[in-house]
Amino acid sequence: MSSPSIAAAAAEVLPQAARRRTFAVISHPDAGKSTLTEALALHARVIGQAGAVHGKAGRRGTVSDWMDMEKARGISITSAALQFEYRDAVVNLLDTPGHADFSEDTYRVLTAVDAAVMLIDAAKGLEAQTMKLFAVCRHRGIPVITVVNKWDRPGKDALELMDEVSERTGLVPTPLTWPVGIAGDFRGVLDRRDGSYHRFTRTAGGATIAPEEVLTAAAAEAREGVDWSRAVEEGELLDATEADHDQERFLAGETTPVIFASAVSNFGVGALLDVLVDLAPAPSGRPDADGAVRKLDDPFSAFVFKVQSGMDAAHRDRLAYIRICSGVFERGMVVTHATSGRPFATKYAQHVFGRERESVDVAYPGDVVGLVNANALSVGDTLYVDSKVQFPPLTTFAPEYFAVMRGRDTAKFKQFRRGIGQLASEGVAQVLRSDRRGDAAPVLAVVGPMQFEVAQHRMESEFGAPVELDRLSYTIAVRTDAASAPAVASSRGVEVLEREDGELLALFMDKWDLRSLQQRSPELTLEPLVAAQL
Ligand SMILES: Nc1nc2c(ncn2[C@@H]2O[C@H](COP(=O)(O)OP(=O)(O)OP(=O)(O)O)[C@@H](O)[C@H]2O)c(=O)[nH]1
Ligand SMILES: [Mg+2]
Repeated sequence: MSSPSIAAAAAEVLPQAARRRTFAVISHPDAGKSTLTEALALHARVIGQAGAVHGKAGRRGTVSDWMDMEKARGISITSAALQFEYRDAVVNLLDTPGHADFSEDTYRVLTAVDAAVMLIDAAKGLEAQTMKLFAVCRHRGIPVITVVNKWDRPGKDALELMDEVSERTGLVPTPLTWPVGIAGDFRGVLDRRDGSYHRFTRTAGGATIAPEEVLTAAAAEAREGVDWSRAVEEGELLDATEADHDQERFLAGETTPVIFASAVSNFGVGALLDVLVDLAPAPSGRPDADGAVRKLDDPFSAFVFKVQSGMDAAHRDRLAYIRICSGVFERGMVVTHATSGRPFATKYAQHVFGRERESVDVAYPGDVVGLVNANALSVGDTLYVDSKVQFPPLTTFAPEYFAVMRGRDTAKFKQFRRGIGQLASEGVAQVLRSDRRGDAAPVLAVVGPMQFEVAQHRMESEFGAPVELDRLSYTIAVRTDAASAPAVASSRGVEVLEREDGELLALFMDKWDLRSLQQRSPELTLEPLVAAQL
């Protein structure tokens, strides 16, 4: 375990961890997360042109069936990881899906990051999903940087948006930049830290970095006239309130720095990258399931926060994404899989860049690494070397939609079984079974109905097992146990099934059915699945 290279790398662990910035980009659907992700990569000069990472319609990018579905709808279905260097920092960025149906994926990503970038659409302000995400960040103690995006389009008044943030989220907005020009007429920003004016210039289609000119206040006044004086006046109003950045209060989750941007034109993106490097926290020790902290320079440990297969037709493999919590990771090292106690050889480890991969030799706390063909690993699993650790399990959401999945081609049962197992281990859907329904007709349980479509699409395109889905009219699942199961199952309109992890779930049509059974038979075990729900 103590090869000279590992010993050398171990000495590096604290300074290397201090360089890491690991964060998620989150928001309501369509606010521009994937566009901003590309703009950030463009700014860090890791891609030459916007459009390379997600391959949005009409733009460059490798095509796969899986991505087709994202492209066809113009939405993100699954989170994407990116790692790149910027200045002296190593940035690990996770672009999450905004749609509530995929919120479990977003939630898992939030367990793996040290900060979040929250996008707000300038025209729409705080939307339902945004509010839920703010709540999750508060609950998890994740500092939030707010980006008011789409300032190139007509929208709300900037001060009004700040009021909305403080009134509805309880976070004090501390704008670092302030827009010059109303929403829809984005000229540049006033940098509140030094009073300078950063003037942006559009580029064709926003495909390349927008040139930025820095002017003094006097030059800005001459150039922009009333738009500049308006920004200055509003800035003075902010100065009079407690709207100045305070690093301690930001890290404590009391305030949120705000940046104004237009991701599609690459305006304000450079400022955001600098803010991430300068203000976002580096990784720190992580509490295990018992609350004891695994320190950064303890032996290697990590947990799996996402499993994904079929990302690309050229890589028909299964990738387990780990977040490194402590120690040094070296490709090829043998780690222990905490769930099974078995050794796990990390022969193929990759940094992921959208759909592109690059072999990784060494990685440090904060890094996100993809382990290839890690069939033994499931979401939530812990890996470690030397001293044992088990990180807290990732909560699964209470499903609200249920459907029976059947193969359309009985000759493809093997493929069907393999596909179902894969979808379950990735957490695309929870898979429930009972003797009554049999192996060929499992019940899929999901948080949002679009997950059914993803499951159905992947079963056919990835596993070659065309399926049909019959929706069931249950809307609630609660946990029961073996002792209560027979009585629960004999109640009218209730069904008991076993989840992949062995948990027994009772499905009810509605909450009144559940309540009435609880009242009639208070001795039965009928517990809610989880509290946290996006
Ligand atoms: N005008 C304008 N349009 C933008 C901006 N940023 C993104 N868009 C557009 O908004 C739409 C949604 O952008 P995405 O980046 O896919 O949004 P998203 O937040 O990733 O969406 P989901 O992942 O599906 O939640 C696309 O048509 C973008 O071109 C912006 O700054 N200004
Ligand atoms: Mg997206």
